[in-house]
Amino acid sequence: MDKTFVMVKPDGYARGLVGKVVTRFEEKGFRLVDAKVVQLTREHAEHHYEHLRAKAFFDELVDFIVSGPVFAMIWEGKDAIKNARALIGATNPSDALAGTIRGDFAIDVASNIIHGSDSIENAEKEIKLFFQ
Ligand code: D4T
Repeated sequence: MDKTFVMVKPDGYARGLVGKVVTRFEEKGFRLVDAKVVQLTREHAEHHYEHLRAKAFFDELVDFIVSGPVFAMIWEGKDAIKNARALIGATNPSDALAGTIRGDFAIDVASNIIHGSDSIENAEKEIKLFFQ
């Protein structure tokens, strides 16, 4: 069983979508290991998105992710990274299929509701960053 890190971003939290996201993960068959509401500091956000520092949207992304509380979760399940990203949908909600979380609840890539780790290494790093 793998573990993955998933986070409802400030837009999803403000819109009251935490319950719907948790339900979708539970219905898929994941087991919730840990969860909490967190207000990220700028330092934490820059660390989390370090791999995107060179992108033109980096400052906007950091401003957005510290703009309000997020809901951080650890989910456990078979092929957790792959299954969670399938449930979440494509990064750009315009490309995300109906039935995925971004496909059903988001319309703009800059506020796409939810984050899910993209590799086992990043899941371990993000779980450490948020839960230790
Ligand atoms: P996260 O990390 O939020 O799960 O997103 P992805 O893994 O699906 O995609 P990513 O790392 O490439 O992007 C991180 C984050 O940046 C925002 N973003 C992305 C943005 O604001 N403008 C853009 O043009 C892109 C590509 C959305 C997700």
